[in-house]
Amino acid sequence: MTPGLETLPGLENTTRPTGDGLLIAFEGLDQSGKQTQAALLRDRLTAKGRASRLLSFPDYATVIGAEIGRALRGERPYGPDVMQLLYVANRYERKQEIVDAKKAGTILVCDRYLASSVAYGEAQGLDAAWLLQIQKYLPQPDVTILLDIPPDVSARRKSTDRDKYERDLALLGRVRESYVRQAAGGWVRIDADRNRDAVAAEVYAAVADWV
Ligand code: ATM
Repeated sequence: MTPGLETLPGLENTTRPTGDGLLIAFEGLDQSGKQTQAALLRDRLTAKGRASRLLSFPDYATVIGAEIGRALRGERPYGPDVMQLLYVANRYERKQEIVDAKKAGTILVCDRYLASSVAYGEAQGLDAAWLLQIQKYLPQPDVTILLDIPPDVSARRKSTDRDKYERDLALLGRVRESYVRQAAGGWVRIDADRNRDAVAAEVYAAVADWV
């Protein structure tokens, strides 16, 4: 085991940095409740007196994030590989800040992180190993929580204003498959086709020993 790391009970293949902050990533399809659950968890941690912060990717406020926004609005012709390279670069733009916040003991609660590139990229024919390789110098999440919903639930929860990914149910099915495959490697997987409070209780129970 890496010195300074201890194995987390109940979560295989995961380790907790002692005396350090934490990076908790929420993953899932659009409308799975990531943003809501990330905010609820952050509020609960704050109420407990823990320093915690929300992060969200893509971060549309950076130079690369603005370019991602243009591409998602159909103003750029990028293929899936360029798109994922942009999403990955967008996370590297915030890398030092994440490293510093973790070192300072902050719990970072993140709405999408590196596994989104694997899931959406793999669903579009990209190589999952490559997508992980190019992200290996990013801080790795300590806990990843999959808020699992089927594509039809995602579609039902948002019937208007859907972007081109959100309209493609077959693609969303492949995204979910990738998430489920990745989750088998030691993530927390939660049935998110339930009410907000039930999901929040399960999220908190899953991380309670860490925070
Ligand atoms: P948000 O809706 O969470 O802002 O993300 C925009 C899209 O970017 C989303 N598509 N849909 N639905 C998922 C996609 N995405 C990736 O493909 N890779 C990534 O690394 C991230 C962070 C998002």
